[in-house]
Amino acid sequence: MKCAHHAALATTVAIAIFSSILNADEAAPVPDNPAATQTSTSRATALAAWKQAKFGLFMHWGVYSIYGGTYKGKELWSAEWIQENAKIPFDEYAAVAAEWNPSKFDADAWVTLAKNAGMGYIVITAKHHDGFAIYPSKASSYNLMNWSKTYKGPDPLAALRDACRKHGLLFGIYYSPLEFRLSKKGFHKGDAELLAAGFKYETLGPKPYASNADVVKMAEAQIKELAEWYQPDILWFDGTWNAMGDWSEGDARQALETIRKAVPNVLINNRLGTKDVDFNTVEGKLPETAPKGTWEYCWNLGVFWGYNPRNYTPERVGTPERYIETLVQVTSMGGNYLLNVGPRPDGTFHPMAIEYLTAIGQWTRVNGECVYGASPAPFAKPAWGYATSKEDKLYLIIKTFPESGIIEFPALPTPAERAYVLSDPNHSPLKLNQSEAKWSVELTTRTPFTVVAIELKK
Ligand code: JFZ
Repeated sequence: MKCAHHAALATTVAIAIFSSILNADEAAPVPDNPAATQTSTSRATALAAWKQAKFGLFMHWGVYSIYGGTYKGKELWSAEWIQENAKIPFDEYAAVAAEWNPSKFDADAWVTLAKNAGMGYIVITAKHHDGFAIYPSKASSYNLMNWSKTYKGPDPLAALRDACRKHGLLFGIYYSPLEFRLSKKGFHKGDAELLAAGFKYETLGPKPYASNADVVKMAEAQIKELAEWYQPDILWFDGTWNAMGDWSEGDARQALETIRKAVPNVLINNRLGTKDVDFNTVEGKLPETAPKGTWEYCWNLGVFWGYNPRNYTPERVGTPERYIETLVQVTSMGGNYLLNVGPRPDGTFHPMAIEYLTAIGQWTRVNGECVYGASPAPFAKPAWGYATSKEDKLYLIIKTFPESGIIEFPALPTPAERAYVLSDPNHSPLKLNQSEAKWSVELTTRTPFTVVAIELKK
């Protein structure tokens, strides 16, 4: 950070304040997503900026990316869980980690890719369940900057943080306190043979920590590092679920206190393991009706979180429209959307990921108005697609066109002034009928995810 010499003199809290002032100055305006800056002076403004940003890029990147779901020639339905799923001995995994050299890592390229897709934030894995951190942690030598025999830097977290500040995106960090090797219900679960042979979780390398208490202590220390050093806008926790038994509510409360002291306005998801967090995580299948509270939906481009080359088949990734639809659907239910892509071990993205993100960006650039800062429409999901709204506008996002080209929707209490297609540069007025309980517009286009803007009387 450029302010390092000042920071040395300051208290933790002062660093937080100083860096947020610095960020305000540095944040470049983002024409297609103007509120996605990290100038948060309160948790409320932080939350508002995150909601405005709406769409983020999630990235699972670690030693598992090297395996790409294949172990000893065997192709597994696996990515970031491969150490656990293939029961890879720790020493062997740690040896692979030592050879990791993401020489093509380019923070600016990653952030630009996200920005060009119309995303206003990123979330990057600092440490996943394999225990390997990608930043120069002082709390554990088992990290990229220390462990790799060849990687020369930069620190990926610092570089991404700086690139986010430069390009006006919010910066988020994913962290999992849980580690396979110390979870008695995790690694080698039920492996009677190993247990009979005297298998002990505590004796497995790499050092320096050797017990469950140690791993919690290390997690507390790493969480402190992540909050203090990187001043993230978002801390995205995972791997604290009780079934694994490694992380107590007390541990979570202590972490929360540390975090709020270091970076008071950071947004925290509900997987830290304590209350007083900022948003709920929704994953898997999208619910039919809006989840309660503030929420973010996360899922993959395709089927895997970490890199697996077998992710990139047309059946698995579908079409770019699938992700545009999810973005619109999530917006129509009042949520945020965190789309995950696993970068390749060398620091590049699979060409198909780039192609899809670019295609999504072509749509958001033209139609983003119906997404950024938009709320659900004041009526239930229409049969032809989705609807969102702003104070004096209604947006109709049409997926399936009726034969007639006439799109019907419930009448609003405020009269409409005009209607036009967002992608029409002239905004030529559409035929708008608002004489009945049902209003309608008539369209000549049949392009899926065409957006009609309806301006209401002010
Ligand atoms: C977790 C991780 O185990 C996984 O590797 C990935 O990082 C993902 C984002 O998070 O997996 C989960 C966690 C919680 C649920 C499902 C998968 N859940 O609550 O349904």
